[in-house]
Amino acid sequence: GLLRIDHVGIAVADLDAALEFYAEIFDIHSVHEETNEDQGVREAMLAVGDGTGPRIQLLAPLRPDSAIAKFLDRSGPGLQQLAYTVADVEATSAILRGRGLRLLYDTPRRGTAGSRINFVHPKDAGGVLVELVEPA
Ligand code: CMX
Repeated sequence: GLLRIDHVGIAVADLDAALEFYAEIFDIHSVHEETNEDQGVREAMLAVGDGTGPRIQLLAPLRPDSAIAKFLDRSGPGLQQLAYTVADVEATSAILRGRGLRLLYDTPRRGTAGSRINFVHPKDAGGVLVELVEPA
């Protein structure tokens, strides 16, 4: 099942500008950055407060045909996804499929920091793109 909120993902056009904004305005800072070619993103994870809670994930597009580029075109910058930590992404995906939800991938893909991920289609989850994250 779902263990806790892992992160909230926010689509941004320019990662460096967004990092500067979060640092200057909210005093929250990046603790991890990477490029995920498979997902077509440059991303940063930001720690809030003592860093023990859910993170903020800033997502910038690498390519015009990426999920984040399409999201920015349609909706502009803003909340793009809600991610839950799970112990076993395949098991949780199977349970949710069994409850009639569409999972985007047949088998998990690689997410942040070597995690394994899948997504529930937002149309099956009340308009929220739900990510399942099994940490490495
Ligand atoms: N949140 C809520 N609704 C969303 C959405 C989002 N992030 N993205 C699309 N939608 C809605 C659209 O507004 C549209 O609604 P209407 O039909 O009412 O206009 C509908 O979903 C479109 O669905 P679609 O045509 O099936 O799909 P899209 O081409 O818009 O792609 C999605 C949507 C979720 C399948 C695609 O974004 C995707 O594959 N996401 C998963 C991967 C991803 O998001 N990667 C980036 C993050 C990487 C990471 O977290 O590591």
